[in-house]
Amino acid sequence: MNIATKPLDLKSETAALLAALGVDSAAFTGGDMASRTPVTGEVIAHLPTDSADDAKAKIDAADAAFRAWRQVPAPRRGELVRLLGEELRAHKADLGRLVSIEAGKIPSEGLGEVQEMIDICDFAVGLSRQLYGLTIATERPGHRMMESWHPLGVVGIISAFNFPVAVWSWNAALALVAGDSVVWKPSEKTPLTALACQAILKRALARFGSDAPDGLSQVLIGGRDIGEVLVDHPKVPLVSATGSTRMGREVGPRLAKRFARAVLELGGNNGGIVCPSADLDMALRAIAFGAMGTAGQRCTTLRRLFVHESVYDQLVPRLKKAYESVSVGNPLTSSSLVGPLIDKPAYDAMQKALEEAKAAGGSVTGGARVETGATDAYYVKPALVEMPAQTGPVLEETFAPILYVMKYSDFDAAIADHNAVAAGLSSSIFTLNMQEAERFLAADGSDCGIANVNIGTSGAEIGGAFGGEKETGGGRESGSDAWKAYMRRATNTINYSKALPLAQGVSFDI
Ligand code: UN1
Repeated sequence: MNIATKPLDLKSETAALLAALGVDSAAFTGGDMASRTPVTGEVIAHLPTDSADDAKAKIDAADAAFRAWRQVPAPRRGELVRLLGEELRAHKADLGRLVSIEAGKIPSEGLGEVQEMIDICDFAVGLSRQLYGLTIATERPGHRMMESWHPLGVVGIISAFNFPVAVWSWNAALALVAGDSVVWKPSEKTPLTALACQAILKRALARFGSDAPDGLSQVLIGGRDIGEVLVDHPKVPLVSATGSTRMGREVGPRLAKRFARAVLELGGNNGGIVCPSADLDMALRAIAFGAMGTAGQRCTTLRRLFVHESVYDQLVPRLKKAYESVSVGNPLTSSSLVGPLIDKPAYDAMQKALEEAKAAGGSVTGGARVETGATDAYYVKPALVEMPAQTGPVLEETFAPILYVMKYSDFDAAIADHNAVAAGLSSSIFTLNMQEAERFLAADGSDCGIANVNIGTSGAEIGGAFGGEKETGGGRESGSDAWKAYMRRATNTINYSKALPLAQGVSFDI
């Protein structure tokens, strides 16, 4: 749809949404940081930023809050997260719309992101009564050994533009039930949704009661320098950072230097294998969503596809048709499936990768800019690139909708190629052959943190641990036992006998 035919006043709409969500207008007007919507490219707000001293003061306040919050029983802490989930349910439509405006997501994906927040809140509420430690058999008579999980401290959260609210909630919901306070540095490209989340949490805190200390949740608005204050601050024992591998390479060593914990969720260069027995109709739909959904701007986006030579000519022409016919356009005024890229650098990076792919022998379908009448908005047709081999840009993550397709004949070689990239986040196999499926999931199969069968690489549920290996950073967020990263473990040995036997048979009689 041509934006010019249906003008939207996104600045006013954004202000109205933020007001409805409880954000004070002083937080998004008159400041020096401009915020743009990728939908039209226009500036929709000006945010005041935090200085380094402001950031330090917020971290100090969060540390003071932690000291009180850790004394509140975990199930009671869970009540705060339950209320947060209720507030998110009540404000789902507004927050989802704001995500669509600020990140350019189509409505169902904007709402889906808020649903992901609600889901993790539900998970964390249950978890607040299940922060279990083990009891352990001791070798000494009259002794008991167990482990206790204690709150850790201030949890720093650094998030990316592409999941501007869900990634915060994965971390914040776990941290809050774990007894931690949170300090969030959102992407400079999506600060408004962060203000909205903070306001929603504030509503939950107001309902919760006085045993939640002031300062429990903080948001830092600003650029990289503010992120650095968070990463280097001695009162922040854990930083959970989502973003590029380049960012992780800087954050990881700085945290290691002061022995702080890192949960890193960095780039992905996710692959899929389509085997001879695959249900091709199902594979087609899964590939389309995985590769084109969210305009290719998920860390879990499908970027490399290995198709067996016996089904290549059945699947790839159908895929190309889907690429040619997919609707691209303004996600707020049309029912397009593919919205905008976040900005011009993203568009330039995509075009550069496509040029490199052509130079390496690739044959490109799609990839051209789609005109919408808004000069500062970057809409593109997703690109499918048939490659003779896995070379050049195929080995890199380009944060745009490019799917590289390669033909394979030998299954072992396909697995080896699948694993022959630096990132290790998500992966899929499409097969009805149990041996192939199980091999893909086995120790010598996919080397990723997420390995799926007959579903795509993206769109994980919150119940599983989310993250990946190698240059993806090794961190795990969200479900399963990811909560353990947000707590400290104490091993306790209690002697209820009248003797003092030493372990390992050591004697030390004085
Ligand atoms: C991300 O892109 O950083 O699995 C997170 C998915 C979503 C989360 C993506 N649940 O695609």
